[in-house]
Amino acid sequence: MSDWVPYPPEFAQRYRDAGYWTGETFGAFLADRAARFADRIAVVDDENRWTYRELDARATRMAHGFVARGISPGDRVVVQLPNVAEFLTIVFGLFRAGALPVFALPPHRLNEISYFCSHTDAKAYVIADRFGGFDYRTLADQLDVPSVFVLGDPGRHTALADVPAASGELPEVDPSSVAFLQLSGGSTGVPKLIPRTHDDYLYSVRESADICGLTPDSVYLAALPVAHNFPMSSPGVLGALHAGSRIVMASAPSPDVAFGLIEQERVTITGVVPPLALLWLDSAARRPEDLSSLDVLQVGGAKFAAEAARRVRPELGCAVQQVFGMAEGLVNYTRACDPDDLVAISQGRPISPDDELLVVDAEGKPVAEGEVGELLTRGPYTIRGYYRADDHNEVAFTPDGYYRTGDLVRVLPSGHVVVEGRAKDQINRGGEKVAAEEVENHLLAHPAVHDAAVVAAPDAFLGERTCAFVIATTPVTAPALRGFLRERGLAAYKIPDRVVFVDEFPHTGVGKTSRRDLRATLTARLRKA
Ligand code: OOB
Repeated sequence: MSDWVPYPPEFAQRYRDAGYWTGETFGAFLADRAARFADRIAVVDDENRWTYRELDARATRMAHGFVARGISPGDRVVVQLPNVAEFLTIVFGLFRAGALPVFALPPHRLNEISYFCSHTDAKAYVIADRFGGFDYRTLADQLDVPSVFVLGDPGRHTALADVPAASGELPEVDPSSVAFLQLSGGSTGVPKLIPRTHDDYLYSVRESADICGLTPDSVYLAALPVAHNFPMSSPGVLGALHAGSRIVMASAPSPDVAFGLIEQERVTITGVVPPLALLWLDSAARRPEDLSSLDVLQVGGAKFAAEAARRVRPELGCAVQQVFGMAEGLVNYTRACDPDDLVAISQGRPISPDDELLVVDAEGKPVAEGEVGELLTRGPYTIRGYYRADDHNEVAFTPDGYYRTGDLVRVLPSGHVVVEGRAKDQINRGGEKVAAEEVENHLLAHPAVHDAAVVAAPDAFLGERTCAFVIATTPVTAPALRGFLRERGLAAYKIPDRVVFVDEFPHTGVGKTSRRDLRATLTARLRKA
C-alpha cells in the first residue's frame, strides 16, 4: 500500500516522449522564469510589488527558513492563506524545501483542517493571522500539528518572518514525485486529497498559458481563492508566471474590490465562478471603474448558462471563455478562435491531444456519439488515484485507470464538451462543492436526527443550494441543527441553506433513499412558493 498511485510506466514514457513531461520541478520553474523575466513585475498585492527576481529570492529564503525549522523533503504542510503575494513565496519555498503543500481554502474550519492534518500526518500548518473576520490562530490552537507558521502576528505560534534564513544546499527534488495535494470537491464522507506531480501539473500550466494567450504583457487578476485549481493553474497564477505576466492578488472577488484593481492594474484576464460572473454583469453598468483593459473573462467551476455567457461581451466589453475543469486533472477550455455560439453553449475542449474522454451509460458502456453519459477521463495530467484512499480508488477509477468524473456530458462533433448534469452525490453551490454524505454524517451525529439526506435545490443565483431532508426523533429546529454543524467546525458553505423535516424518505426500487425523488419534491415545493 503506497500513499499515491503513480502513472503506469508505459504511460509515463509516452507522456515524456511526447514532450509533455519535461522533468522540470516547480523550484526550477520559478528560477527559470526569474532568469528570463528578472525585472518585470511578477506579483502585486495591497502591500507588495515584487519583480520576478525578488519573488525568486524570497522563495529561496523561505525554503531555507522552512528547512531550518525542521521541514524535510516529503513532509506535508497544510497551507491556508488568503490571496496575498506571500502565498507564492511560501508555496515555492515549500517546493524548494522538497515539502508538499496541502492546499486548504480560506473557508475551511476545524473539521476540514484537522482532517487534512491527520490524514497527511502534516508537519506544519501555515496561516495568515486574520482574514475575512476570522482569526486563524484560534483554529491553529485547537490542532494537533507539530508547527504552526503565521504570516502577520503569530500569537503563541511561530512568525513566518522569524523563520531563520539559513543557507546551504536545498534538497534535490524528483520531477516525477508528488509536488502538492489539492482538494477534491468529493461526494463521500471525507474530503479526498489529490496528489499532483511536478511533471503532470507543469504540463497543464504551460499548455493553459498558451491556450489562454498569456504573454509578458498580460495581467492576471487572482479573484477566486488562489489555492483552488482554477485560479492556480487554469491558467491562473502559475500560468501567469510561466508567461512572464503580472499577477494581481485580489483580497475578494466582489466588484468593489476587483473592479478597482482591474482599473488600477490594467488587468487583461481573470477567472470567476458563474454567480460572480452574474454579479459582475449586473454591477458593470452602475460602477464607475474603467474595465476596458479586460480582454477575457473566464468562467468555470459550475455550469455557466448560455444566456449569461452571451451577455459578457456587450455588458463587460470582453470575451468570455468557458472552463470546465477538475482538481483531479482534466481541464477543458473554449478557444479564442471558437465561434461565439459554441463558446456560449459549450464548456470547451480538453487541453491535450492525449486527454482520453469516454462517455458511458450506467453500465459503463460507451453511449452513441453525441448522447449524454458519464464522463470518464485519463491523460497526461489526470491522477490515477487519490492520496491514501485505496478503497475509494477502487470505485472512483476504472480498472484501466480512467477517473470517473461523476459529470454527465455530451461531446459535440467538434470535440467540445457540454455539461448536462451530474451523477455524483455532490452539490455545486456556485462552484463550491459540497459532498452530500459528508454533511449527512455530521447531521447524523445530532441526537435528535434519525436520518438525513442532503440534496441540491435549484437556485437562480448560485445554480444550486443545499437542502437537508431530516427525519427527527425528537423536536429540533433548523437553526439548532445549523448551529450544531458550525460547532462541529464545518466550513460555512457546507451548512445546509434549507432544512426540511419529513416523516420518511422516498425509496428506490432496492430500498435506498431516493435523492432523485427528494430533489423532485423540492422543485415542486419551490415552484409552488
Ligand atoms: C473546478 O475544480 P473542482 O475540483 O473544484 O470541481 C470539479 C467539478 C467538475 O467535476 C464539475 O462537476 C464541476 O466541478 N465543474 C463544472 C464546470 N467546471 C467545473 N460543471 C459545469 N460547468 C463547468 N464549467 O471546479 C475547476 C478546476 C479547474 C478549472 C476550472 C474549474
